[in-house]
Amino acid sequence: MPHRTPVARPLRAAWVGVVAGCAGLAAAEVVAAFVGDNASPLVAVGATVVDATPPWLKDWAVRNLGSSDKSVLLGVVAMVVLLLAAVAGVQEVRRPRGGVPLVVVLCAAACLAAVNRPGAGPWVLLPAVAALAVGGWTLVTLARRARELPSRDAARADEAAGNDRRAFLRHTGAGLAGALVVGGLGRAFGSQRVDVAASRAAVRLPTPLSPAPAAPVAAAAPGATPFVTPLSDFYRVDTALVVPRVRAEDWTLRITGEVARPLTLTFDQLLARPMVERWVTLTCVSNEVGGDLAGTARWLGAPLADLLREAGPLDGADMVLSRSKDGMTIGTPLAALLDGRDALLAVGMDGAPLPLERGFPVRMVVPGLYGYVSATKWVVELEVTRFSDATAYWSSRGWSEQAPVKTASRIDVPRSRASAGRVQVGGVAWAQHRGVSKVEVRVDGGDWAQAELLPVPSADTWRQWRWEWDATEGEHELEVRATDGTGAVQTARRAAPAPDGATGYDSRTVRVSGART
Ligand SMILES: Nc1nc2c(c(=O)[nH]1)N[C@H]1C(S)=C(S)[C@@H](COP(=O)(O)O)O[C@H]1N2
Ligand SMILES: [Mo]
Repeated sequence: MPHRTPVARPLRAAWVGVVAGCAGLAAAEVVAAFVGDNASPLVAVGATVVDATPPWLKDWAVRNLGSSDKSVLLGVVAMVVLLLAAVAGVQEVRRPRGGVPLVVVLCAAACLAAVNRPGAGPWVLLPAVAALAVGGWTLVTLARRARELPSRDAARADEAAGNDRRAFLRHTGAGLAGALVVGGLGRAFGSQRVDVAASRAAVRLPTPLSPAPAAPVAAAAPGATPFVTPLSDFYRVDTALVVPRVRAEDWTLRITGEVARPLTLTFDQLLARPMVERWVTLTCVSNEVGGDLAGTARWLGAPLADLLREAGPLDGADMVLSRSKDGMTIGTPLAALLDGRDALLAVGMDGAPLPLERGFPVRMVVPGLYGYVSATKWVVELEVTRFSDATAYWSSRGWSEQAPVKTASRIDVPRSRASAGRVQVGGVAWAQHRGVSKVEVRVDGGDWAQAELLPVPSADTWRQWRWEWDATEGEHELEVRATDGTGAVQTARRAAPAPDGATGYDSRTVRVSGART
């Protein structure tokens, strides 16, 4: 008769908890494949964390993690869940039903997170309920077996006992691997079920009535920023942990609120409207001085002003609160949308339908305003309202309601080293919708020298600049400043991005070595 210990080792108990946790999460993913991404406990809890993240931390994440911040967050949430599952395992193995309360608490937290996601119905509870049933059952069953397993000493003395222990490890290991596969399949199936890629591939973009001019091709200097930002280099900033999936054929835009004639538009109706194509530089308010959260693309879309006028904003309305499929709210001054600038409901970017992570099928693009007050991706509703009546997502987190893009300039080359003699200095400057009329460079705090400006299609894009520098040996500091189309010189005053955009001159220290002969 093998000797049996009443208390299993804590490591084995924790392992039981982790296996049960993975089983529960896998079950939740399978159910979420039918219910929707936002109902997945990991996504729902992650999104809740995103919403609760203070601006400084969000800023830090954008700066230091870039676009991998989302995977990092989901990974951290999964780790915390599994850690707590391990604790539940230890409690359950110690005492039958001892781990169940913690499992219930975890699933209740997932339920709470899911029902508080925008657009949630009662069915968003189902994935967490599935996690509770499958995870809880696995935990109780495995813990019972773990409790009955022979001790290590018994296993040393008796071959059958050793086999027992090894079989338990094998079975639970296989169970864990199975859970990972099933969970992964659930996720993959969820993205297959709503096939946005196919929807995007089927979109035929109309020819614009008013096409954009050809992009300037000249490079400011070797290695300097090109006028058109390649998609792979175009910054991406949004709070969506999983890219919202909206098929063009399912998309509608509702114009609601303080309007004389509320209206609803389908994607085909939108494409049938007169389309224009414009070069516009997007900029994120989180961009630091010298940062790269700015990019230029050729946007194809329907003028927003015409649409809004058809709906007929009522007197007193001064804001359009746009809503995205994933519940983002963005407040744009109504005046900016009606003042004649090329504010677009965009469907195309650089000649192709919007990429999924850029807001497919439809996003807003408004020249001259930071993205968080204008560039709503996956947009599904425009509510005409007032700043005094509605607060947008970032405004309720301390960012300004009004956020025109501030005049900025950036040095892109040389990077940190150069050889004495003629050195090409180059970069970009932007003051969208006002335009850039002058860029100046100075060396070691000396006199400002005027840089050459490259041609631009409109005032709504950044402007490439270049300047030839007679560099002498040693370490030098280059600084740049721009003047906008109204004649206002960029401010030297250093300000952080919060609450309405960074200011100050970009500077660069360059080590100049002796000229080679
Ligand atoms: N739905 C949605 N739209 C959004 C955001 C978001 O978080 N969700 N972020 C905005 C911000 S802060 C910026 S700077 C731009 C960035 O657009 P991009 O990712 O295409 O560069 O999108 C805007 N539109
Ligand atoms: Mo942004």
